[in-house]
Amino acid sequence: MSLKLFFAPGACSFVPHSMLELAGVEFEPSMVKLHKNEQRSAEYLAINPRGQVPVLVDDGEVVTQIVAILLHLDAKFPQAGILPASGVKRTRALQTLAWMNNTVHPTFTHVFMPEKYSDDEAIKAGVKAFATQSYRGLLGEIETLAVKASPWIMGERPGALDAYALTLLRWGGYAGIDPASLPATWALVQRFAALPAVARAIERERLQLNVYKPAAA
Ligand SMILES: N[C@@H](CCC(=O)N[C@@H](CS)C(=O)NCC(=O)O)C(=O)O
Repeated sequence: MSLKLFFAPGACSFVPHSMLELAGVEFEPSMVKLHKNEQRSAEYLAINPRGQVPVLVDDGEVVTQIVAILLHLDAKFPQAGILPASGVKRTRALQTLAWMNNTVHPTFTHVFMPEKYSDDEAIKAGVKAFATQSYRGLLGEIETLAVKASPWIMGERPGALDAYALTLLRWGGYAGIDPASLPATWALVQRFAALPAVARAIERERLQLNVYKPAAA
């Protein structure tokens, strides 16, 4: 069995990256430097023509899209607790995972990469400002999940939703959102980051958890 994960430091690939560590399985991490546009190199596009991370290669099978990668890993390593095993808990976790991936995540893309949505400078600035407000509201919904976490978002075991919450809250710092303004999420994220398996992924990505910089007075 061979598993390879293409990831970029601080990107959404942290979610499957930390889940592979949580599962305690052997895998080959392969770093893609997005700031150097390595995702658009001919070599990388041959693996993922969409030029994005994450990509999981399992015995030669290329799997893209976070939701598909997580379901693939969950089926392969059911003991890891990436998602709840069954029942309504699993349904609810998938519901939240889909929302994080199809709503919260692309809202941040509008903040961080407005050039994907317009090549007009004024429109880009408008997209960024509007999406920043929307993102604040969406992190507020994650705060509600974190308030109810007992002790993790999915219940007794840490898993995929905690990893996504960490990534999304961290990105909030780049959008000018102080993690301390979302205290339950910030506490959850710090507890999650302190798990030895998660800490290994954080160390490999050299992640700083809090990237928020207060605006100069
Ligand atoms: N829907 C995709 C989104 C993946 C995605 O947005 N990846 C970003 C990093 S967070 C990326 O590779 N961006 C590089 C680019 O678009 O050039 C998934 O779920 O995997």
